[in-house]
Amino acid sequence: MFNKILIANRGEIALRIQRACRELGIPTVAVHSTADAEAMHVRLADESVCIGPPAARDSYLKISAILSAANITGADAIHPGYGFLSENADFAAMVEAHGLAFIGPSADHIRMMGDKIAAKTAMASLGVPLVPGSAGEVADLDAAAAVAAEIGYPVLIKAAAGGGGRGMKVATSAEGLEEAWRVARGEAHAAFGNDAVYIEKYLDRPRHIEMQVMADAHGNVVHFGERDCSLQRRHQKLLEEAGSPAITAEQRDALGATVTAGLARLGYRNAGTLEFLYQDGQFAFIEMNTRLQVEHPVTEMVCGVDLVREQIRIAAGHRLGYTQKDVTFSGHAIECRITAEDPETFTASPGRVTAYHPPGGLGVRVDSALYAGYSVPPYYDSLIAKLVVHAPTRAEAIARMRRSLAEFVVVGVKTTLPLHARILEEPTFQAGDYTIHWLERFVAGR
Ligand code: MV4
Repeated sequence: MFNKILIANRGEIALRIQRACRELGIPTVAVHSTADAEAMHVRLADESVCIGPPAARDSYLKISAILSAANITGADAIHPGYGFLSENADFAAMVEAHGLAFIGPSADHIRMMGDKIAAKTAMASLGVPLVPGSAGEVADLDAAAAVAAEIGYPVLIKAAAGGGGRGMKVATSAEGLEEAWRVARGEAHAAFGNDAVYIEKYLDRPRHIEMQVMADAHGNVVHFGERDCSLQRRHQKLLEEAGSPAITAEQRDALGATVTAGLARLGYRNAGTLEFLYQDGQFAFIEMNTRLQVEHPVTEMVCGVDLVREQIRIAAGHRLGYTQKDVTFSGHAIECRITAEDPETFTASPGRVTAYHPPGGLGVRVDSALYAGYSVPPYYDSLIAKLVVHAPTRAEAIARMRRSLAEFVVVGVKTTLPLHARILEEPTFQAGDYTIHWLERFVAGR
């Protein structure tokens, strides 16, 4: 097992990783920017190293500073958390080249899944269902027109280097294809320096359902079921649930069996999430994330597993020690992402938190690095707390979330707590009857 783990992140996820380290008896090193000198992740770590000024590119994204911090503290492994360097294949390779363990997948798998065309090609060969579309990159407008005619309009042109919603254009008809083609390629080139694009049939009212997997270095792969992440606005998720209100245990088992068999053949290691669109009873793979995800706690609650502990053990070469039949699902979990934003306009609301009282009680978990007196800095994303509830049924989880939101006190910055309360009282949400478009329409119609 590792002697010391450096956590290359900040905020609630840095605390989350520290908690797993402490339970495993492993000392931690925090890194921080000058803006985070007073942050909770620094206070609670065994050691800390200041790695640069506030701007993330000069601190949390600065590979040389992070490797130096690992070197001077004697850390033998690095956990990247989510965001920042977590899906940077070059970083993963450099960590290993310095003789340290990267707590995540291999650099080659990170690189493969970062190329959305390579990811789809790999998944297709493993029998994972895809959205109908081009077989790989589409070279020119004529080829695009041929693919679109084959699969039928509307189609979506996506950047190979994209993901998370960047570099996508819909063409609703053959007349609109040339315009969408030029804009998509131009954006892909400008945003990623890579103008490779591919084409898919555009699904007009899908749910976003993702499957959590974990693989050890000995060929054992399990899945921990799905999360429904359809409640999003501008590609920012606001609320996630496990399981999805839209699918059955049989559907979960069938999809899980396909993806675990596929990832075993791929030799994948550590945590991963396969993103699917789900519409008309069909799953279609779109992307794979090679990191721990923000919303991992809902999976932990229904499976009773510590996913970060599993990541650390696997990176140290340990076996999973259990098989799929040992993974059981109990009850329902919901996460609300509470951000320091104006709940009407979504403009960031950094500043000093003068009072903080998180909710508690049975089945309530708050992952947060907030404390009374803390100043939320303006430099990073505005997530200040993940409020997670677990209950025997979805209806009870909703009731528990509503009472927890009502208990939650954050004074000094604006938060999205009132918006979450409004979502939870909506009959459409309560019925579980929503797609990826529901929240944006709800917000517009308030
Ligand atoms: C799609 C789609 C409809 N049809 N692909 C957006 C983010 C990226 N991960 C994939 N995305 C989408 N791909 C086809 N063929 C609709 C979206 C999409 C979306 C997907 C998941 C969660 C939120 C979304 C919001 C808008 C569009």
